[in-house]
Amino acid sequence: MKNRSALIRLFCVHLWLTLTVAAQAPEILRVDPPSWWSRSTVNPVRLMIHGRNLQNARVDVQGLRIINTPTINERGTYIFVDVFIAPDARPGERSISVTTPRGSARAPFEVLAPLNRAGRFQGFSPADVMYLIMIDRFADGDPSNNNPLQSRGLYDRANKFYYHGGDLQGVIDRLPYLKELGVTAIWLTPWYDNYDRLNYVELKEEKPSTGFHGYNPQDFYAVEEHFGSLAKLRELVEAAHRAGIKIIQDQVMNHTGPYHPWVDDPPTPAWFNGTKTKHLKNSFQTWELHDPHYIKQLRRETMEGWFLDFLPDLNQLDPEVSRYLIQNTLWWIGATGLDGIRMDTWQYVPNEFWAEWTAALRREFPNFVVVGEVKDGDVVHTSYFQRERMLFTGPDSLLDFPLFYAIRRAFAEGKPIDEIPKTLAKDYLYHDSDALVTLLGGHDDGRFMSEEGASVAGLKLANAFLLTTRGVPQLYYGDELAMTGPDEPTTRGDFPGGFPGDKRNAFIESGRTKEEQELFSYIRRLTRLHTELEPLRKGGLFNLYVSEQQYAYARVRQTSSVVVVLNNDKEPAEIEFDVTAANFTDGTKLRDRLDASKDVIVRNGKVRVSLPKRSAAIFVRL
Ligand SMILES: [Ca+2]
Ligand SMILES: [Ca+2]
Ligand SMILES: [Ca+2]
Repeated sequence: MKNRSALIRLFCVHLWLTLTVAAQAPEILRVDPPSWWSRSTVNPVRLMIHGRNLQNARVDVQGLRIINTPTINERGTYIFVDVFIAPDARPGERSISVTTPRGSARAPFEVLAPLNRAGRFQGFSPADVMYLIMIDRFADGDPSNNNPLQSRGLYDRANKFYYHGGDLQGVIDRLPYLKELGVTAIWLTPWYDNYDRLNYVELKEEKPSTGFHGYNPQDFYAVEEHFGSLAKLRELVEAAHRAGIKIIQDQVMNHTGPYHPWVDDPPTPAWFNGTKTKHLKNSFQTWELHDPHYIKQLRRETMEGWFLDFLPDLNQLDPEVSRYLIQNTLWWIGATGLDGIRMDTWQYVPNEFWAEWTAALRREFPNFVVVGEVKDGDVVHTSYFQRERMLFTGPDSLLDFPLFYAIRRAFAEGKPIDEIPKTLAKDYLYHDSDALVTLLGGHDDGRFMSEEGASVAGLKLANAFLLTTRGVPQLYYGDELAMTGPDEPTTRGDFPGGFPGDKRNAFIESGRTKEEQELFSYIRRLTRLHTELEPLRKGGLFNLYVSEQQYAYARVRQTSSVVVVLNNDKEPAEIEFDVTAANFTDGTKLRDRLDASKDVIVRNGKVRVSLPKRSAAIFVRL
C-alpha cells in the first residue's frame, strides 16, 4: 500500500514538472553585444542571447539577416547566433525575437552609425603624458550615484574597501586640472559593472569588501552604476578629446568577478577553467611560462588557475569565449571612440587567443595601441611578452616594471643610480623599448612617498627622469601632491578636494600646501618641456656619464638634442663628460631649463656641470 501511494505521488510530481517546464514561455534576459555598428570588419556579429526556456528557439532580428542555425545550450539559457549588418543598414533599434512552441520573447538590439575616425581611436605614443586615475578615488562629480538602488550600502568613505563616490562626471569636471598639469592621456581603472553586493569571498582585514577598484566584473557590457552610464562614458570621451586628452580603457580578459552570473550558469560547458568548487589555484609562477624545463601541470596552474583562488578563470581557448571577448573589446572602442587599452593580467591568458584578439583589433582600429600588464621586475621575463618578440603576437607596449623597481630603489631609497642605466642597457631584449610605458607609481603598489627613505627631492628627481627618458611616461594620480599610502588599499587614497565635504581642494593652487605647489609646478614644468622639446619625445637615448650617484644622458634628434644630468647624491656634485654624442660642438653654450645648474660651455667636446644635492638639469643649446 505504502509503495503504491509513493509511486502515485512520484508520478504526480513528474507530471507537474513536465507540464510546468513545457508550459513555460521563452524569456530574454539580455543580449551581448547590445549594439554594433555598420561597416565593421566584424560582420556577421555573434549575439549571445541569455534567457530562460530557449530550447529549440528560432531567432529573428527585425531587418537583419541571421546567418546560421543558432547554437543553444542544453539548459536553454544561452543562444549563440550570427547576424549580418548590411553596410547601408539604417542606424536605430531593431527587435530580436525568440520563438518556441510555447511562445515568444523580444529584446532590443541597436544598429549604430560608425563613429567618425577623425580624432578617435588614436593610440598613444612617447609624445603623450599618461595619467592613471582610480575612478572611485579621484573625484565625486555626481553624489546622486553614491548609493544606487541596485547596490545600496556599498558606499562608505570611512571604509577603505568600500566605494568612495568617485565617478566619470568627476573626471569630466577635472579635465581642466589635468590639462594644466600637462596630461594628454588618461588611463582609467576598469569601469565594468562590478558586483552589486558585498564580497564575502575575498575578505579584507577579515571583513567583506566591494569591487570599487573595478577588476571584478559582473557584466562586461555595462558601466558600473557608481561611476555613471554608457552615455556618461561617451560624454567623457568626447570632452577629453575636445581638451586634447586621450582615453585609455583598462580591460580584463583573464577572469570575471566572483559573482558573475556565468559562474553558476556557464554559457558553454568549458567557459571557465574549472568550477567554483573544483579549480586550480593560480601559483603566480610565471617564470615557468617560458622555462624549457617546465612540466605541464605547473604551467596549467599559472594559465588556468583562479587568480587569488577566487576569480573565475575564463577559458579563452573555448571558441565562444574567445569570440565573446574579442567582440567585447571592439565594442567598447567602437561604441565610445576611446584611444587605447591597458590590458590586465596579460601573461595569464594564452598566446593563441592574444594572436586572434590583436589581429581583430588591428583590422578594425589600425592606429590603436595596447599596453599589457606583465608585473615583473625582470627584463628577460618581461620583454618576452612584447609584440613579435618571440614569434607570437604580444601587446604594442608593456608597463615597464623592471624600470619601475629601479626608479624606486634609486630615487626613493637613495640607492645607487647606476641601476637605472644598467636596466636600460637591457633594452636590446625588447621588440620596441621606446613604446614601453614608464612609471614611478601605480595603484597596485605602495606610493613613492611611502617608501623608506623617500623625500620630495627624490620624487622630483624621479619625475625629471621619467619625463626625459625613453618610453611613454605615466603619472599616478596624487603623486603630484606627494600623497602617501604604503600598501594596496591606502595607495588608492582619495584625491583631496575631489569629494563633498573635503577640508581642502588640492585641484586648485590655494588648496595646496607650499610643498605640494612646488612639486606640482615642477612636474608641470617637466610636462611642458616634454611637449616643447622634440628630442624628449622622439630622440635616441645615449648614456653620457654613469657613476654611483650621478647619471647624464642625451636625447638626440637630427636637428636638436637635450642633455639631462641627475645628481642623486645627498651632496652637491661636479662632473665632467663628453657631449659629442649629443652633437654639441666646442663653444656651444648650454642652458639648464630647470634652473638647477648655471650655463655651461662645451670645451674639448666636454662640459663640466655642478649640481646641488639631489637635483636634475635639462640642458638645451642656448
Ligand atoms: Ca558619485
Ligand atoms: Ca555594480
Ligand atoms: Ca587564465
